[in-house]
Amino acid sequence: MKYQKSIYLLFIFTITILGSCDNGDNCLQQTWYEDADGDGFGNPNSTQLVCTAPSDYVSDNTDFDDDNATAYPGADEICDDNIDNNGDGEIDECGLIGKIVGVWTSNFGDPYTITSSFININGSIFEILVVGTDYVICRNSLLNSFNAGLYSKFVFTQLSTDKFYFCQPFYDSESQSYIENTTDPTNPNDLNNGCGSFSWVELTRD
Ligand SMILES: [Ca+2]
Ligand SMILES: [Ca+2]
Ligand SMILES: [Ca+2]
Ligand SMILES: [Ca+2]
Repeated sequence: MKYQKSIYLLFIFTITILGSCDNGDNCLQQTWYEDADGDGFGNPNSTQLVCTAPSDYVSDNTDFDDDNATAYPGADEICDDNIDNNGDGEIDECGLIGKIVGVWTSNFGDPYTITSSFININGSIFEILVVGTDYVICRNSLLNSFNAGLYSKFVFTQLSTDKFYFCQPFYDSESQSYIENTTDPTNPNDLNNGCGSFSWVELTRD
């Protein structure tokens, strides 16, 4: 008899719990935030006050740009997408790399493609190892026809949105440390003769 009573009480208890969830009257409402771009961060200006999260709504309310899944708090800044990915108020702030990434053509007519990891000059690849304030040190790809596996330095000046100049003072060095410990002969104040005795190369954005 005692056993039957326990079962009965458990039954009543279960019905009570289920009932409170089913009718919705007793559930805990909370504010949910729309996540239109699906990055897991919600729009603080688009809300619903209901018990459970509607589709495409989340509990987070910190998405400052709910139209872009690559923009959210803590995101890595992508250098060339014209979007403020990390929400610090600056677009594409990536130092030197942010300014040189893109597709360019030189004043000699050669095509250049620059990413955050390599410089491609007419099919020759220079893998970026070190990024300085106005230079990069690269290892020449093993697939290159010339100076494969050796080290190069590119120095940049007069960087603007659509144009900059560069000099490659080292292109066949045996080591990265040789470049780092050797005086750079470039003179950015003399674009005509200040790259060794040569002129700096002008790149214009395609
Ligand atoms: Ca979002
Ligand atoms: Ca977003
Ligand atoms: Ca930013
Ligand atoms: Ca960006």
